[in-house]
Amino acid sequence: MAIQTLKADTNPEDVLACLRSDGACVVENRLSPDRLAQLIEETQPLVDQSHNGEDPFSGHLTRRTGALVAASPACQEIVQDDLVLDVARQFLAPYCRRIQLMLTQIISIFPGETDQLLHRDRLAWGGYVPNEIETQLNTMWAITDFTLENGATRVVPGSAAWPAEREAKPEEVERAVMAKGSVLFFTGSVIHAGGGNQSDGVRMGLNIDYCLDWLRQEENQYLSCPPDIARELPQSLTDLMGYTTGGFTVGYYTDPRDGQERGTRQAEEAVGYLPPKEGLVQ
Ligand SMILES: O=C(O)CCC(=O)C(=O)O
Ligand SMILES: [Fe+2]
Repeated sequence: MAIQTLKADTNPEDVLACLRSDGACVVENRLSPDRLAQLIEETQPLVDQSHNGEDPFSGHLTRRTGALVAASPACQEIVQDDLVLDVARQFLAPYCRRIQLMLTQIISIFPGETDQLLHRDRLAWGGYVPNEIETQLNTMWAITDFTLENGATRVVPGSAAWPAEREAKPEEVERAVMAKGSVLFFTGSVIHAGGGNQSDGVRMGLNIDYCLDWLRQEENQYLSCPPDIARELPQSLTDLMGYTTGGFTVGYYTDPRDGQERGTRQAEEAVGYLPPKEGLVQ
């Protein structure tokens, strides 16, 4: 069962239908060449400083680069792509009040890398979240073309509903072959993995995931994008990063300088309070 491919102007309902039946789909050419070039320029210094993985899962020939909201205005825009946010909110609505940014990560797979182990991303929480609850909605934006040779993401359509012990047969594993600027949507429950790279170029993808507001984020957004950077960003984005309360009382804080509790006592429209510039602890 091949991964379904939709046009850039598709509507959220079609993406959601694919996610519910297959657990994944590709939306073609969603990112303009200009925005892609901007993303590469803004993130290259961080990518160049990143290290290869130190275990087989991370990949000894794979480099992961985070903190991308802080590093890149292009990434800030991509994180807030309206189709993605619409899909993520609708997909996760039965399980949470809001969604939050789970991680931003450029995954660079270098020539010679082997297939990553097939897995479900929801295992980030150690398997404690019952399977009836979808934990997250994931995207992988192709920075380079994704090909069979260079490590296009491997996906097992339909596997979200499989019992835990069922393993994918080789013929059940499909590939997210897509042109740069396209985006793979996939759920936290579908089996997938990075592909091995037999080409002579690097495969680069921008992985941006969203999760339920009451779960711990995989990438700690408060350290990856600390308040002195976050306060310059629009509130819609900082809310998404978790600078707000999550499920009811989760995430309130007390300002250590004035003893004021913020979050729980705020009116709903004020939830998402970010300290004003002069109010920050230096
Ligand atoms: O790089 C990819 O295509 C997928 C990587 C992945 O699934 C992961 O690291 O969890
Ligand atoms: Fe994964």
